[in-house]
Amino acid sequence: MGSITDKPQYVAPSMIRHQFSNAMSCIYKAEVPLYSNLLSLVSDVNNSILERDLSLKQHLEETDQFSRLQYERHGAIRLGTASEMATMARFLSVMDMHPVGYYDLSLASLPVHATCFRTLDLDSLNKNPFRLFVSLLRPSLIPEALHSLVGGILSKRAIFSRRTLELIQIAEDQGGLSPAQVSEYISNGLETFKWTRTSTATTTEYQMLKSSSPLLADIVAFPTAHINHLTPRTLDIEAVQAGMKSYGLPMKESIEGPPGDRNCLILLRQTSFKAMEDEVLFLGDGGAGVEGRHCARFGEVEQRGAALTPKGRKLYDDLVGEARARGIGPEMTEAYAKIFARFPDSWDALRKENLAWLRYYIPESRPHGAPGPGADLDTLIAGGWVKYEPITYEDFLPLSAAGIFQSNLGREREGLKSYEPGDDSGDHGRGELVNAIGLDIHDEMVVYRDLQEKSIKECLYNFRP
Ligand code: OOG
Ligand code: NI
Repeated sequence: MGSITDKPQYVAPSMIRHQFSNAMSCIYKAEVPLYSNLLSLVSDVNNSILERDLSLKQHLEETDQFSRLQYERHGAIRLGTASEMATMARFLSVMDMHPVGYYDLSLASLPVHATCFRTLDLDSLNKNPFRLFVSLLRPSLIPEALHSLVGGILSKRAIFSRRTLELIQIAEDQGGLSPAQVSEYISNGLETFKWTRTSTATTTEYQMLKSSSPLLADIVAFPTAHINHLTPRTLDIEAVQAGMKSYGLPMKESIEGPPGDRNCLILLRQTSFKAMEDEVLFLGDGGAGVEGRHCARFGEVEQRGAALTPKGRKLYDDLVGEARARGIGPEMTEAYAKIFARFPDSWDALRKENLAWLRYYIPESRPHGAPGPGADLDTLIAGGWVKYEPITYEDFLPLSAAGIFQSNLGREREGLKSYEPGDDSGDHGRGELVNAIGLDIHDEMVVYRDLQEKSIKECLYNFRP
């Protein structure tokens, strides 16, 4: 198999990803009008922050991170079979998107596990960081009695068009796609992600699936891997949350993730609004459709902070665990923040204690004079020759993901086993997912560590004797 590279006659994979993500967003605006409102709100909030905070704006511009903000999105889909997953991985690889991280949602009583497909290096992320959270059904976690129904329906559907499959093969064989092939790739590929109101199940079958798990019904009873949400990134999630309430959007009660009232934003904070109900045509006897309803799509917004090192992540998970043990959730803002006060809150401390991943760079305006020969990193930083900034967290939080799934499946959070960080029962699940994908899953920590090390090397190289 040829590798997808930046060959000059072909469109750069990051450009295909950019076009694909924008086209997907356009379709979703038409499918889910509230998403369109959300985008306007997020863009208003982001613009007003950038107008107020000129140094933030300048920093984003200087470090090439300014333009990604306006079209930054993540999406999520749920697949039914290992073979759908394998083809999805090939489809996404054409856009330089690779599986990173393993999320075992069985820990939250959901019959799926997942990974995030995304691009890995900073240049490519800054061009367009589009990422897709892809879950896969685990038949071993659904009742035996439903196996033949589920297997029967899934074996009959084809979520990729014949032309999409051909174009994936062409991209792999020739090592890229021409501009004309990219247009076709996008228009054909998007069909896989569209919502279709015609169900692949009868009303009775749908009810059987749904009473086992609403997630199961969503995965099995429809013919496409419909996008269930597309999430824009904001610079101030509290402002968006407040705005959403006044827009009358049915918000989730609280923001998932670390507390907001901090100088140094870490990881990821998310909130969502509830699924909308779609009209559906279930299979009926003699070909006539039977009208019904299904909750498939919802809205979500997120704010992203620093990626944490294993040590930082352990501290974060420990604090989350402690809060949970004491019955304190993110919605109890003050008590929650009090527990997180033990997480250092200056970039200097986060760096010294090796809690966050950082990117080191040489600032545009450099101090007069030169450092002594062979100066080390600390000296270069102290003299202002080298600066650093947090590396953005590009992945997901299992606890938030579980909360997002649960709040949008028409089930209450209570009564469901919730995700326990640190539970390692996912080990063999991970192997199962790797087999389905047909590729190894990147360890997110290795990806961040490599970025940090590369940036240090580049800085030191510039000051070599
Ligand atoms: C995916 C939920 C995970 C997030 O932002 O944590 C997710 C799903 O509901 O299919 O998108
Ligand atoms: Ni999401």
